[in-house]
Amino acid sequence: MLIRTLRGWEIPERLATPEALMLGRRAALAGAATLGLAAPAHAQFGGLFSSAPARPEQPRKLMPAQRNEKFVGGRVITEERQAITYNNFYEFSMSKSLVGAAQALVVDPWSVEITGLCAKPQKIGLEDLLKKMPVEERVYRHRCVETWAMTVPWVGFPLAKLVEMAEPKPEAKYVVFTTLADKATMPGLGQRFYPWPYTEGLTMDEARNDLAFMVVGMYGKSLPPQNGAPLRVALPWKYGFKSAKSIVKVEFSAKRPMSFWEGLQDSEYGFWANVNPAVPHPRWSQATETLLGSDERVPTKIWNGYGEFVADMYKDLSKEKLYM
Ligand SMILES: Nc1nc2c(c(=O)[nH]1)N[C@H]1C(S)=C(S)[C@@H](COP(=O)(O)O)O[C@H]1N2
Ligand SMILES: [Mo]
Repeated sequence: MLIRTLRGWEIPERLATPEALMLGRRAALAGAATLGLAAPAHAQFGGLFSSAPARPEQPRKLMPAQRNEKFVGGRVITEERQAITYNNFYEFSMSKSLVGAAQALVVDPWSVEITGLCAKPQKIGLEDLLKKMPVEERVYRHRCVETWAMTVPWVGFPLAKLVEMAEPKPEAKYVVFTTLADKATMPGLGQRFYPWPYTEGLTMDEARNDLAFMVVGMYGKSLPPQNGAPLRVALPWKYGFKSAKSIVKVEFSAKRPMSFWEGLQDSEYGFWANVNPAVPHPRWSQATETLLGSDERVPTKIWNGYGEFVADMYKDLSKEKLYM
């Protein structure tokens, strides 16, 4: 496995992960009992970073798909090894090195519950869902709120097609994703100050946007567990935390959902989370980003460079906190 070397601007990740720093504060307030008051500061968090015993990497199915040339990354594609070994998946670990722990994820069989305000609620197996969906490849840029970025060839289908299949009712204003929360395989769920299950949401407009993409594979193969197998979403104009992994439920709702990070710290993470270099996170700048696997630091673009697809959706929403 490639070991990523830390660059000058990075603090060792176990101390520096922005979410981890925030968690430190939160845990100090809420988690003294859970974590053990007597332990020295860092030792307290040791358990949060240690992974379950490493398992062999699960085999991935070949998933070749026609590339849709409408969506080009505009950057060199990130080396696959980088994209599948540097992850955020808090259910498994707060560390970026969670490949070993994530292999515990049972990805087959998998079904998705489509529910809420729609005419065709259903629980559908992933294989059956894929038979109904136009599967293609798209190269997207991904921008994490922590300022790292990657460019990935995803395999999947438009979220709009799933929405169409469900026939949402007019009262439906939001699509809500709920992701797997399995205590038996996910050690992170033991950290009870987190608002599990990991939940995310979009407006109906956003869910029907051309760019919103349900993902089942990357680099021509099925998703590995650590990247959100077997079904995740990719929303490249938003910070990465909106792109929920290992989705088990898609719900149509009249109510705006409270998402995972917003639930944890609403002064730092909001519902919209659109990428904007001019709006800093309360604790760091969003002006630039670093590309996984390189030392290059490049300017961040508003909407992560996808304004032509998405900017129109927000023109009447200037009163909303669109960029956090
Ligand atoms: N269920 C779940 N989905 C998640 C996360 C998570 O911790 N749990 N992390 C998010 C964040 S912060 C990012 S940047 C991306 C990372 O996806 P990757 O590991 O495939 O790069 O997943 C997002 N989706
Ligand atoms: Mo992220």
